[in-house]
Formats: sequence, structure tokens, C-alpha cells
Amino acid sequence: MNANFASIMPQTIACWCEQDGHNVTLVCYTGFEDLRQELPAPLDIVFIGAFTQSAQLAYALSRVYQSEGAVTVLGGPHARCYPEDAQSYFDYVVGFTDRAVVREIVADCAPHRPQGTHIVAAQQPATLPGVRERWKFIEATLKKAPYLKIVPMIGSLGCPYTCSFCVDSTVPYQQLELEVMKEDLRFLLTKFKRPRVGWHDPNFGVRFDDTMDAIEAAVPPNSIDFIAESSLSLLSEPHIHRMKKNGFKALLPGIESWFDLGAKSKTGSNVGMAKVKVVAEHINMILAHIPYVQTNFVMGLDNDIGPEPFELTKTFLDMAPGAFPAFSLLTSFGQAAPLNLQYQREGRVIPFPFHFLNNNHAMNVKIKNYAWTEFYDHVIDLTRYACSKRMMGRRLRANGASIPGVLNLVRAMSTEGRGRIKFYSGIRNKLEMEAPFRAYFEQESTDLPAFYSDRVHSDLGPFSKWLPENAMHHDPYAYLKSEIARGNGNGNGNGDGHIAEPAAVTNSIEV
Ligand code: B12
Ligand code: SF4
Repeated sequence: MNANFASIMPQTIACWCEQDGHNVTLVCYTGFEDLRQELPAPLDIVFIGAFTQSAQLAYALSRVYQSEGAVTVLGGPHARCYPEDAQSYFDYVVGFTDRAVVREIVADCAPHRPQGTHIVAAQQPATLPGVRERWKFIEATLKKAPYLKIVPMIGSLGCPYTCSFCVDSTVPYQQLELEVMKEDLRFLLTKFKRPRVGWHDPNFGVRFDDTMDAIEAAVPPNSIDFIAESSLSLLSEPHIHRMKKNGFKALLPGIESWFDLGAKSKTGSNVGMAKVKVVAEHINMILAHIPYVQTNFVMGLDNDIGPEPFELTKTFLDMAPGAFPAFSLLTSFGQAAPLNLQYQREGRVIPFPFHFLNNNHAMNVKIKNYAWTEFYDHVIDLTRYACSKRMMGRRLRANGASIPGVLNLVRAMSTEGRGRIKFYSGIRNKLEMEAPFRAYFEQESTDLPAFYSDRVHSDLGPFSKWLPENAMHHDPYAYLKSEIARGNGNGNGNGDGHIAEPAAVTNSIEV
């Protein structure tokens, strides 16, 4: 992912602190930098933004800087999903973050150990600094992306849809200031001949006309390349025409499942093959106008049974060969989504180390309708199909000899495609051959297989020795316990105090 996909919030925190008169250094750490060179010493306070897959690295870095006298703060997806765990390793852990929260922390700037302070703003911030304000930090970050430079922008927060698996399903939709957006787009044209903008909106274009009116008022048609994640329900043909006119070059709609989540893809009650046909037609319509489309799927959902979901995805790939399929294994990221409470109540969450929670390296929900080896066989078979020479050839013919065509080839042949087949095959073989490995997946044992702990240590490299004791493990039921502790009864948020957990959960968690 590296510098092209750096988050907006660390740049925001940097702007806010600098505007308040502090000396700030921002580093987008891609794993290659020498942090001793990049950061001044001594440091008073270190803010770290991390996804869950980087949590263990973040914990180790916190220990490094705390040992040198700094106060540490964790924010970002991991802090939002696993605050209780992170509090053991940071002085402050923040959820929603606005300017007041940052000021409060910087004013206090005191160690809070062994248990960090958890601070959450009442809601998402009303405004965020635009590109012009963040430019100094964006420019330094993009220097690390020599070939393809993508400027991160955001036009909205939250989402009006309520997909129960999504972190934004309970966050009210909020359009950010359109005047800031317009100014930013004009500003970018002074910096690049043809800028490339990646929208970080959870669901781009909810207020479609307002957003497109703003783009059209700010810059000439098709003068900037845009990339956006959007739900299919927003990508109607008239909308696609308008997006094409304005330079949208890549769209990443979520399909997720053939048997669930119809509202998001506007396929109504269509499921199975009926949904495949409707969605393939829709994707082909988009591909007729937008050169790059990535379709996102989740594998291992509770509604999936037998080979059918996987076979339907293959049929879809045949029907819409131009789209690049991105497959995720069902992952329950702590407090991210209401649905996670259900998995926790059912006692089905497996505590794989955070390092593997990136939608691919581990599926941390005990699968409902498959044996693990059977499931991995399907996953491997489908990934092979998607990356086969035949499929790559069809994709290339559909994309033409273009940047999207080449990009798709590279993705299929890289760690994302063939690399994953190798990784999944290794897991599948261990599941068959190694009883303790299988027992961990089956929740019959809580002894973490050495395969996982060894890999965490080897990936952390020199930071491995700073990984705090116990940081390899976390409580996968922390969310449910915190809901119960807050008086939310069985953790379903209705506060009725009615404990309805099935037997499995009483065996596996202590409340
Ligand atoms: C845009 C986006 C992306 C973009 C940009 C990524 C980036 N670097 O930000 C792209 C497409 C590149 C991407 C990639 C991935 N993503 Co993504 N992505 C999102 C998305 C849709 C929006 C996030 C966003 O920017 N929101 C706007 C900001 C302003 O709001 P916010 O995130 O709520 O942040 C608030 C607080 O958390 C806090 N905050 C945030 N960061 C920081 C940092 C500091 C220092 C502080 C103090 C505070 C703070 O302040 C904000 C305001 O209140 C979310 C889903 C969602 N709907 O939120 C998933 C999400 C963040 N992604 C997710 C995942 C899993 C991934 C991938 C691993 C997927 C994959 N397999 O490739 C990769 C990993 C990328 C990486 N860098 O390692 C998960 C993360 C779960 C987790 N706990 O780790 C999410 C939550 C989706 C999900 N599955 O539920 N993603
Ligand atoms: S449409 Fe997308 S962003 Fe909105 S709630 Fe559903 S998954 Fe989340």
C-alpha cells in the first residue's frame, strides 16, 4: 500500500498541531525508513496511526519511544476497533478525533501507565483540513511514490446505509465542506499537470449531484484522474456518464456476496445466479465508460453453503472479465461493526494475532458451513481461476493494452494473486497435516501455532525485541465484555440485561 495510500488523519493531526504552534515531524513509515534519521530526538509526544495489521509494530514503536521519555498516542482503525487492548501499550488511545481531542491530549501530555486513557470525540469532526493545508505533508509522503502519485482527499464521513458488517453503518452521513473541496481541486491543478486523486470517502457520491456540481464548478471536465470506492446502488448509468466526463478512472464497488447484502448493490431480492447476472451486466456497463473496476468480495459469510458461492463467482468472472476481483476472508475487527457482537456472542472469534488481520492472512471467525480444509480448497480454487492464464488473457483483452490492463496483470501475478495461492495452500496443508494447527482453527486449543508467532517476529525484524510481553495475544471478546460492563445486557445494545448467549460462548469467554 505504502505512500500512495497513506491516511488523511495523520496529516490532519500534523496540521492541527503545527497550527497550534508545535514543532511537528510527520513520517509515513513504509517499513524501509530509518526512523532514527527521520525523527528528531528527543520527542515529547508521538502520535501513531495504525491499521490492525500494523498493531504489533505500533505497540513495539510505542515501547521504543516511551523508553526514550516520550508520551504516545494511538489513533486510526486499530484504536477504533481494539481500544481496550491498545490501552495497555499507549498513554492515550483515541476513537473519533477532532481538534479539541488533540488539544486536550497535547495539553495534558502525561504518561498514563500501565493503562492508557481512552478518549473519543462525541462524533466525527465537522471539518478536516483540505489539500492546500495538508500539502507540505502530502508532498513529503508522495516523494516516496516515484511512479504513481495519488493525492488523498475526502468529501464525506459516515454512510446512510446500514450494512451490519461495516464500521460506518452506525456513523451518520456527513458531507464535508464543498468549498474546501473546490479550492483543493483548483490548487492541485497548480501542482500537477494531471493530478490523480484517491477519494477516501467510505461511500463516494452519496450526495452525488452536490459533489459532482462542486467538481464541475472547480475544474475543467476530465482534468483530474479520480479513484473512488462506491456502492453499486450509487453507480447508475447516468451517474457513470457524469463520472466519466469528469475524469473518474477507477471505481471499487463492493459486491461482497451472492446471497446477502442486496441493498448495497441495488439487486433487491435477487440472490444466487439472478444476482450474478444483474451485477455482471452492471459492471460491464461501468467498464464501458470507466477503464478500471475492482470488484470486492467477502468469502466465508454465514449465508454461504457448499461450492455454489464460489462457482457463482467464477461465472461472474466469465461474464465480466474486465473487472479485477479482490477477495477478502471474513474478518471481525473487534468493535468495528454491530455484526461482530453476534460473532462474539456465538463464541466464534479466533484470536489470531493482529498482524494477520488484513482480510487475507487469517479468517478470525469460525466458519459456519464448511470444514476448514474444504473452505480453503474453494478459496484456492477460486483464486487460481481468477489468476489463471486464461482469465488473465480474457481480462487483458477486455482492458486492452492500457495501464489498467497491465496493472491487472501485475496484480494477478504478484503477491496479491499468485502469492496468495501459495500462502493459502500452505495453510491448507498445515490444517490437514498438523493436528495442533487444526485444533487452533477449530477452537479446541488456544495454543497459538508457532507458525504465526514466528512470522510476527520475523516481520517485525529489529523491532521484534520491543514487542511487549503478551502483545502477541488479545482478548477476542473484549467488545462483548465492554458492552455488558456498560450495562448493555447481552451486548446487543438494548440494555435489557437479558443474557442470551448460547452454550459455546459461556465455554469460551469469561464475563
Ligand atoms: C479509505 C479506506 C481505505 C483506503 C485508504 C487507506 C488509508 N490509509 O486510510 C485504501 C483503499 C487504500 C484502504 C486499504 C485498506 N483497508 Co481500508 N478503509 C478505508 C475506509 C473506507 C475509510 C477510512 C477513512 O479514511 N475514513 C475517514 C477518516 C477521517 O475517518 P476514520 O477512519 O473513521 O478515522 C477517525 C478516527 O479513527 C481517527 N483517526 C484515524 N486515523 C488516525 C490517526 C491518528 C494518529 C489519530 C490520532 C486519529 C486517527 O480520526 C478520524 C476522525 O474521527 C475504511 C472503512 C470506513 N468506512 O471507515 C476502511 C478500513 C479502514 N480499511 C480496512 C482494511 C482492512 C484495509 C486493508 C487491510 C484492506 C486490504 N486487505 O487491502 C487495506 C490496508 C491499507 C493500509 N494502509 O495498510 C478496515 C480496517 C480494519 C482495521 N481495524 O484494521 C476498514 C475499517 C474497513 C473494514 N473492513 O471494516 N482502505
Ligand atoms: S454502503 Fe459501504 S460504507 Fe455504507 S454502510 Fe454499507 S459497506 Fe459501509
